[in-house]
Amino acid sequence: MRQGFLFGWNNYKQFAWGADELDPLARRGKDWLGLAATIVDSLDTLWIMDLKEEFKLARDYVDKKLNFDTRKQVSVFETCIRDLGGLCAAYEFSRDRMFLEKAEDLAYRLLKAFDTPSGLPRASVDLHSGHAQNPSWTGGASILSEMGTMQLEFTYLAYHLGKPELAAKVNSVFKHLDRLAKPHKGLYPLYVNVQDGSFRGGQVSLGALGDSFYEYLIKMWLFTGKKLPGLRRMYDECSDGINDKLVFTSSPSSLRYVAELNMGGAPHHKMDELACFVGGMFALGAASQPSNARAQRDLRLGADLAETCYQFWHRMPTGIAPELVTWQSGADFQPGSNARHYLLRPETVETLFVLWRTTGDPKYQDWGWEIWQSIDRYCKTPTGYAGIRDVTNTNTGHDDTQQSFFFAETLKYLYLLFSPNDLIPLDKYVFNTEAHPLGIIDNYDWPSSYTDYLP
Ligand code: DMJ
Repeated sequence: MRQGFLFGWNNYKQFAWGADELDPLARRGKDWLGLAATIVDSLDTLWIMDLKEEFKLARDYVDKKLNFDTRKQVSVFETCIRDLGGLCAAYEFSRDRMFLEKAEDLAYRLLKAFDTPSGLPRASVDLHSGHAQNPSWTGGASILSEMGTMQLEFTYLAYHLGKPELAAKVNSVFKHLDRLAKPHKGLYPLYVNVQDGSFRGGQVSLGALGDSFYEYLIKMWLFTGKKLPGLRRMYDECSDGINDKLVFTSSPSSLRYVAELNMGGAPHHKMDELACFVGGMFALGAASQPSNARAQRDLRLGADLAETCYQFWHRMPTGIAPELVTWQSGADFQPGSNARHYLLRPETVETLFVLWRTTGDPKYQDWGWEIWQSIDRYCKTPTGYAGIRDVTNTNTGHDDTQQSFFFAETLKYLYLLFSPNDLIPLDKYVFNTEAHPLGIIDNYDWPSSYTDYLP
């Protein structure tokens, strides 16, 4: 894994240094945030893999060249999880205050997205002017996973800077969503009206647009030292809602999976690879409360979903999972039409890592190794790694993008899967959704300047 990381990293350095990502076939950089996403996303992985010279190079780039005063609409969510999360984790390990100062500058710019009638954020913001907007395809609505995936980063930063006000608007999102009436208890619709703060429609998914909102409930509870019971309650309600309404069993192989709900509340038997993080989430939630019936149920479900997601890889001719699958009675699952590609995504190996750490069952290492062999075989190009277009075709072409999350997440989780358990132990760190580890704060009584804004 370390060799794989260095191969991708060295090609990024040679052909795309300072860009968000490398296009390995074109041998040039590509910008979509314009915020050096690969460098910032890689900082903590460089540290963890003990590549300190490379860390120093990346650190110096951040110090001297990374400038957040950019006149460009950027995704609030992507900038938060990659750049803000990456800077916080770089501070976590190095204790270099430059990272914290950079993160503070970025955080205040991102907070401009919350200047709305409801106080809920819009999706993108111009980091220079503060002008924020939502995309037209949502009909002006904001997205659940985007507004529900900033709490770890902002609370981490607020605590380490001693500025609780920095986290207030972001944490209010959880409090607001908790109070809204929901069509299905414990399940949250994907779209929220930013004018009046109400849900729009009834669609539910643990994949795209929903995923990391659920993840951040349990992780915020862990991160704040298990001291804020409202967060655990919200998570437990979600876990009950998911178990009641979204979990199904396939035939003929009896694989358990999570479906989605369509507008009218009927199950839609589709599962994104993105939703494969859920196995790890349930294992984490269960392991942190080992003795009750809910925990037993959720650990079983987490393990079953890990097995299902492994099958997404194992059953494909390339050994690589498609972007999504659909389920048919009598035929288990098939890759979704127009969704046979793989983007170097991490969610399955994330779950294997968490299951390995929480159960100690070596099959998770075996499965992770098999997955890595397939990625290395089919996604490696002469000048870096890239996604592939069709996981069912062993002669498929590449998509020409070496995603920054390949360094932040996929390679980090694989590396940790084969490392001693005391390297980033799960009782000391939570990983943000981009796999940036943040030290758990368990020796602090959270004052009202934090708790007033949380459920
Ligand atoms: C990552 O950027 C994050 O994990 C996010 O939550 C959704 N998935 C991508 C990678 O697949």
